Formats: sequence, structure tokens, C-alpha cells
Amino acid sequence: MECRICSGRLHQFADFGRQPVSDAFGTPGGTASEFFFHLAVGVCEDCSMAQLLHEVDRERMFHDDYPYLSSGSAVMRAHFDALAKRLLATELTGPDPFVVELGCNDGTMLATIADEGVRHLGVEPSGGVADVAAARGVRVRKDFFEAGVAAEIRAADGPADVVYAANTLCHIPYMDSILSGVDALLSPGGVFVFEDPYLGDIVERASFDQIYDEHFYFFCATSVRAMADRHGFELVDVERLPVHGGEVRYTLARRGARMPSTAVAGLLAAERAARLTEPATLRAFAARVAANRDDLVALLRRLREQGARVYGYGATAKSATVLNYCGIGPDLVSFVCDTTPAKQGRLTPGSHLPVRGPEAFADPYPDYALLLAWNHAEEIMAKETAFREAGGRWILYVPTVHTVGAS
Ligand code: DWN
Ligand code: SAH
Ligand code: ZN
Repeated sequence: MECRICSGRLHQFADFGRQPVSDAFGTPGGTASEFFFHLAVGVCEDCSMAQLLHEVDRERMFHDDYPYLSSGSAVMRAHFDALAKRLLATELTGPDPFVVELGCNDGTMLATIADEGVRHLGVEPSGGVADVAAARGVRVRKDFFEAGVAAEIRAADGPADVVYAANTLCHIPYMDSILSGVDALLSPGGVFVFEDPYLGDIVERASFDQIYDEHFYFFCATSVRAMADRHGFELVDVERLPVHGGEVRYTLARRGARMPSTAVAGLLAAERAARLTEPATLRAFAARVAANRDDLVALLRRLREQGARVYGYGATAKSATVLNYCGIGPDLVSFVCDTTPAKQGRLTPGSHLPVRGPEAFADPYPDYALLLAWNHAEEIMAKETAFREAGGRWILYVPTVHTVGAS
């Protein structure tokens, strides 16, 4: 197996076995044709990029029925609004600025830009969510971003001051095409800003459910710097973000165009000190993950024996890895509540737990709720205080298996 960035040798460090497409919520009775692939992760001995060993075709994951909506979390809406305002204040200050977002989804970030009347374009291959963005006044192109699309945008709209991507760049295996596209599209002084789950947080928190079909790469400053360098870009800033269980926002500029911030050297040094991308560190992470799986399965079995009622909360893409790797079916978790209309009435991929609307949670409350959307713990626990008041307990599996609530 070769590195998708530099063709170097990959060292496998974790194997989650046969896994479904994480956002393919099937209809009851319609799961016979479910697609599975082998979910395994390795790290490149040359460029240090952590990545999946097997790739799922992009059209299987991102299509008109892709269900995820960025606007489903109030915390994320505020996060993207703040980022849009910062870009407007710091990067989009010229006479006729232009910003392109890759994977704009339902337009949560670009809506703020559009409201300010600033020129923008979202590139989004998933038709359903792109339609939601268009309906709120965001200009969208329904396409997978790649070099050819970038050239067309450049020809039609001119250079971009900012290319932005949240939780999207790590989804795209064909990075050469993406970075040469960004190179063609970006103005000489422009920046490519992207934010994705941080390998350092994944390893520290043993948050193995960040590993699933859509997440092809697991970035860190070390690997992003090497990746940028191959295309004449320089890593000029990094910022750690609390969202989605720990992310880093990276800023790339053309080599020599901007002075790198001290945060870049700081994060690179911290990754070196932690030996973050060494196979031995990553194998130790995999061993902790296997222990957490055993603990979670043991807890759920014990609760079943006690006759406790357990629901899931948040039919996340991430949870596909947890549910399938742990073999959690409807015998252990009755159903999962989720606010996303396109997931309700469906079954979780591979594990086939029914998905119900949020109102099912209180009707009646379970004894335990497995928080599959643990990255939104604060927001969800704040809105579900009555669950704990009624004696309910949350089950979390990050960083270790534990419960929270009435004792
Ligand atoms: O990277 C990705 C991220 C940004 O979004 C994509 N590959 C796919 C998706 O991943 P995910 O499904 O793991 O993301 P979330 O944001 O953890 O999903 C939260 C789920 O929980 C959504 O289905 C909405 C639901 N939810 C809910 O039912 N009640 C969320 C909140 C905040 C709530 O209060
Ligand atoms: N930016 C949003 C959505 C993240 S989900 C947020 O952070 O909440 C990942 C998104 O990337 C999906 O909407 C998917 O359709 C999109 N995507 C996948 N491959 C892409 C590509 N090659 N170009 C642009 N978008 C892509
Ligand atoms: Zn490599």
C-alpha cells in the first residue's frame, strides 16, 4: 500500500474490519444491498500522513441523498458565523473580494458572507444539501472540487482571496488534484484555510470513531507542512479548535508570501516531542481503542442483563465505526434519536438501529443514553437536563468508557 500523498511506504496501525458507508442510512427492509469496505489506517514513513488504506468511491458517499446538515448544531452555527466574520474583517477587505468554500454543505458558513454581499462560491457535490444552501441565497456549484473545476472557476470568476474548507479536505484522497486546483485558483497573496479533526486529539482522546469512510486523512502540522511543500505552499498558521472533539485550522499561503506564526513552530515541536506520527505511538493508540471497545461492550451487556433501557443519542457518521466495530445492535441499544429529517425512520448503517426523532427520547426517558454525538456533549446535555433530573445517565466512550449523571 502506497501513501496517497507521496507514494511512501505505509505502516498499518489500526484495523476496524468490515464497515459500511457511514452516512448510508437504509430503509427498513432495504438493507440487503448494503456496501461494506475494509476500514484500516496507516501512517506514511516518509511524509507522516495518517490515512485510510482502502478508499470508498466518492459517488457512494456524496450524492443527492447525503443526509448530514452542518446547521444541526447551534455551537457549529456560531462557530461558522464567527469564522465568516473573521474572514470578512481580515482577508476579504479588498475592493471586490472573492471567497470559495469547498464542501459548503447547507451553506451555514457562506450564508453570513452572502448576507454581506461579498462575492463567493460554494462547491458541493451532495445535491440535496447544496439545494438547501442555494435556497438561503448562497451561490453553489454542484460538483466535486478538483483541478479541472478549479480552472473553470478561475476562468469565470477570477482569482480567489480565500479558499476555505471545513471538515472537507480530510475527506478527499486525490490531494494532488485539489492542491494544484487551489494553486490555480488562489490570488498571489491569497490563503487556503482548512480545519479538520486533529490527529493529536484523536490519539490523546482515543477518539477512534473519527476514523470512517469519509475521513480519509488524519492531519497534523507535521504532515500538512510536508503536503503543502509539495505544491509550493507554506504552512503559515495553525489554530487549535475545540469543535468536533478537537480540530486544527491550518492556513497555507504561497511560499514566502507570509511570515509563519510562532504557533506553527510550537505545534511542530509538540508533535515531535510526543512522537505523534511514529508507528509505535499509533499502535499504542490502537491498543487503547481495543480496550475501550471491550469496556463499552461489557457495560452494555451488563445493562441488558439488568433490564436497563438504553437509547443512542445522535446518529452520527462517526458512530458507524463504534457500532459496527463493537457489534452493537438493537439488542443492546433500542434506537437512536437524531434531529436530522433524512435520517429519521431509517436504520443506522451496518448495525441497523432504528433512527427516531428527538421527541422519542423523552417518551419515556431511557435509563442510559449512549452519547454517539459526544463531540456535541455540552450542547446536548444542556438541552436534555430533564433526562438527568429524571435519573438518567449518559454513557461516553471518549477518552475512556464512563457514565455521567445521577449516581
Ligand atoms: O466530517 C463530517 C462532520 C462535519 O459531519 C462529515 N464527514 C459527516 C458528519 O459527521 P458526524 O455525523 O459524525 O457529525 P456530527 O456533527 O457529530 O453529527 C451530529 C449528529 O447528531 C447529527 O446527525 C445531528 C445530531 N444532533 C442531534 O440529534 N441533536 C446533533 C445535535 C447537536 C443535537 O442537539
Ligand atoms: N463544511 C461542512 C460540511 C462537512 S461534511 C461542515 O463542516 O459542517 C463534508 C462535505 O464535503 C460534504 O457536504 C460533502 O458533500 C463534501 N465533499 C466531499 N468531497 C468533496 C469535494 N471533492 N469537493 C467539495 N466538497 C466535497
Ligand atoms: Zn507519504
